[in-house]
Amino acid sequence: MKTIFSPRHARHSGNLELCGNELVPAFEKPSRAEIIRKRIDAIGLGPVDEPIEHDLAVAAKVHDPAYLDFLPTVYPEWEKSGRTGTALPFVWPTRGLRGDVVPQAIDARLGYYSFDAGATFVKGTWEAVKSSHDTALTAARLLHAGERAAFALCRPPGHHAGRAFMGGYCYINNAAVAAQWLLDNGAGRVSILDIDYHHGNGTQQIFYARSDVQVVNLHADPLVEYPHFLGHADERGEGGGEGFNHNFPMPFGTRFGDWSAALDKGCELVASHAPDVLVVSLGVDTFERDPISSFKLKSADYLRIGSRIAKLGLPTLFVMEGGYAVDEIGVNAVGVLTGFEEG
Ligand code: OKP
Ligand code: ZN
Repeated sequence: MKTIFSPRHARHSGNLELCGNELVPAFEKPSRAEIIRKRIDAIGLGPVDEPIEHDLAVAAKVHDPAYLDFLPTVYPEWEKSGRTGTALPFVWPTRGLRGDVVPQAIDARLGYYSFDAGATFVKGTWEAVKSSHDTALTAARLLHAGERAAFALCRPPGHHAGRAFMGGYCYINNAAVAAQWLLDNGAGRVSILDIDYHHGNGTQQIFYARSDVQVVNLHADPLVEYPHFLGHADERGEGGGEGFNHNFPMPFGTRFGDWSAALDKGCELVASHAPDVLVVSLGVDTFERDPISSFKLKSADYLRIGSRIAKLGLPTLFVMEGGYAVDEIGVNAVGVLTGFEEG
């Protein structure tokens, strides 16, 4: 399997995040991608190429163009306001406040275009975000060129980013942009299977009223886990998209037996959609030693996940999302890919 990977992801580094009552180094850090890359070389998964640059025309079909315009302005505006370090949102237009007036101040714009404080900026963040977007699109092109599968080693991740908001380490929804590109280039139907520990609220929102992109999510129950405000089982899509969104929330402590039963159900739903292409939002934060998650999957389980997905027999684009147990992230993420290749 070919991998697309950009060294420019590392421009997004040194940022801090709010955790409990303090600012700590972000769990979503450059070594995550570097260790996955090293594992690809170590086991000889296949060639690793850099992305080709793409404009944001396809991204503008799944994101608000004004939101895309905002992203590259964040750090320059933060610096103009006299600050350095990490820029992060801290005020939001919740119920009872005006969500219809786009504010001017950078502090206000950060909140207007986010749902939490978890999408933070340093000087190189936009460059990394753009390279992650380019990585997903370049990998999508490999499928269009006839590859059975490809791996977009995206960093930062994307599945929490919605039509006009960032959050949870995510800025551009790489999987959604790739799905849209595949539709624009000959696919009639796409399925997105999101196996990250956290619900992919951005992906769900983007495609909620659409029947051309089915979205299937396996994740921790939002009643108790981030992102908390979306991801319940009764969210089935709306309008023409009714019946094309499927959520499988699971309790804290879920082990592979129950998790893989949900994967089976998710895969059956994908098969019934009969997509031309499958996009997998690949998070490995379901791992038992993940520092911010609660599921109990073991390294050997990731091979089984890959082989279950392979049984669908679909052209498959893997897009990297979360996973914070850095020591094991390479074995686990690449385990899914080798499990897929071995069938
Ligand atoms: C992104 B992805 C930690 C609070 C929760 C948000 C987690 C974002 C996960 N102090 N942080 O889905 O892996
Ligand atoms: Zn996650």
